Amino acid sequence: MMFNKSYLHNDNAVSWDTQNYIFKNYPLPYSYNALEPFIDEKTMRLHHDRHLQTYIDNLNKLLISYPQYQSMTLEELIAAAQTADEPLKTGILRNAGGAYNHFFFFDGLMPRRQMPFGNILSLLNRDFGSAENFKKEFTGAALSVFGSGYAFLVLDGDGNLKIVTTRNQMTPLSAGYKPLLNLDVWEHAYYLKHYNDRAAYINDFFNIINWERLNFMLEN
Ligand code: MN3
Repeated sequence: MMFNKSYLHNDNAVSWDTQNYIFKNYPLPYSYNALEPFIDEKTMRLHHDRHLQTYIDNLNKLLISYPQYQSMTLEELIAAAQTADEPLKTGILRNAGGAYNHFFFFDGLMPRRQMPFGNILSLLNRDFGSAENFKKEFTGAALSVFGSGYAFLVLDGDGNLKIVTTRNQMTPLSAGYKPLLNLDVWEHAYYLKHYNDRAAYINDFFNIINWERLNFMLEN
């Protein structure tokens, strides 16, 4: 089952979630400075053009030697890694995971301030008591990641919202969760603007979440 039907690209277009080897980097769905003042232009340029690009380059290098994996999407690679041998397994989890997590993160942001609404708001109220309380719990989870990783809002197999964290470039896909939102808490995501103040970065993140996309993903 493919979780992430692309929200940003029309159905005929190949996009980050449907592409396979040779993987390429897709442009951000907004300009590099569009998220200012919450995320600065320089951070976005480095994050997209260098950090994400490196995962894509390393994934392509890895897959040269594994033609049987070259037709797989990022999600399919991450699923296939479970039964792959080393060093392929670790290589996929790091690099397909890194590409997936970054594309997913950038798609989840938008330059216009929006409050949770519609289906996602109802589910936040049901499962966390309120959107405000969700923010509190998500912030706590994102702060609890020691070192590098992510906080995710996911849908579990019973249709309940859950907050999970992952280390490094692991995803919640292998646990059977459908990701709805993620936050990159590696220092490269915020150090230029916030130095070591991860809490300030998380607070800024809540101003640029694309809630429309979460509603789209609940229906697809
Ligand atoms: Mn990152």
